[in-house]
Amino acid sequence: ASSVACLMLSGAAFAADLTVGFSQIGSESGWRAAETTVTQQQAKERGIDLKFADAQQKQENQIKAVRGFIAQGVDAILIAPVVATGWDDVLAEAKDAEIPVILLDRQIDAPEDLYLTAVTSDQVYEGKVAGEWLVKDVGDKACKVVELQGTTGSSPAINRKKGFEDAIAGHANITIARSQTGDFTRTKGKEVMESFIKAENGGKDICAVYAHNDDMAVGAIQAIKEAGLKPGTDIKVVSIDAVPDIFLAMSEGEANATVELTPNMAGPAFDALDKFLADGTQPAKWIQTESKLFTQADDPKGVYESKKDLGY
Ligand code: GZL
Repeated sequence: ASSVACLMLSGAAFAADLTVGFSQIGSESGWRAAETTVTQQQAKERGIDLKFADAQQKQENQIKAVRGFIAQGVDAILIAPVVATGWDDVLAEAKDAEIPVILLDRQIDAPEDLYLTAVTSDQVYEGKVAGEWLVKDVGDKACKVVELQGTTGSSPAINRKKGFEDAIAGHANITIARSQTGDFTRTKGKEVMESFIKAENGGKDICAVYAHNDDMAVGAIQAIKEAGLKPGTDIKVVSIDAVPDIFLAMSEGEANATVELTPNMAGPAFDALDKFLADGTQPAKWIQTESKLFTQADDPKGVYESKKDLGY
C-alpha cells in the first residue's frame, strides 16, 4: 500500500520501490566500470533499491550472490555472467522462487525459460565489423594478425573471435598467427602482446593486433611502444567497446578502429522488467543493443570529450 501511495503522490511512473539484486562480474575494464555506474544511475532514477555484488571475476561468487538475493526475496535479479556455462542450477532456484532474472551484456548456454531476457550486443557482428575494417585497410597486402581474446569461456570472447574469423575468411592474405586470452584487462593485454612481439621478430612481422576489448588494446599499445614500434602505423590496432581512452589513442594516431558497445544495458532491462511486473508482458529473449564502428576519421578528440565523464 505504501508503495502505491508513493506512486500516487509522486505521480511519476517509478517502479513501486522495487528491490533488485545485481551480480556484476567485477571491474576488469573501463567499459565494465561504466556499466556499473550507468546501472546504479538508472536504478536511482527509477526509485529501484539496487543491491550490488562484485564477483571479482569469479563465477562461484556470482552464484553465491544470486543465492543471497533469492534468500533476501528480491523482486528481480540482474546478472552479467562471467562465463557462458554453469548457470542452470542457480537459475532454476531463482525460477522456483519466482524471481525474474535478466542477463546483462553476456549470453549463457542455458534453457531460455530460466531467464526473462538478455540485454546484449550482437558480439559476432562486433567481431565481423572489426575484421571488415582490417580487410578494407590492408587490401591485398599480406597481414599477420595477433589476437587478444577476452575471458576464456565468456560469450563475447567466443563470439568476437568467430565474427572476426568470418570477416577475414575470404582473404588468404590475412592470417591470425597467434591468439591468446588477455582476460579483458590492460595488464594482461600488455603482457600477452609483449610475448607476441618477442615471438614475431621483435614485432616487425606483426601487421595488426585485434583485441576483444579496448582495455587490452591499450595494454598492447604500451607494449608496442616499448618495443620501439609505432602503434597505429607499424602495427594496426582494432578493438571493441569505444571507451574514452581508445579515442585518446586514436587522436594520437596510436589506435585505428573500435566498435562501440553501450554501457547502458540496464535501461532496456528495467523497462522490460517494469512491463513484466505490471502485466506479465514477456519480453523478447534477446534485447539487442547497437554496434557502431569508429575510426580516426570520426573526430576521436571530440568523442573522447563526450564520453570522458560517463563513469568509465
Ligand atoms: C561485452 C562485455 C565485455 C566488454 C569488456 O558485452 O561483456 O566485458 O567488451 C568487458 O570490456 O570486460
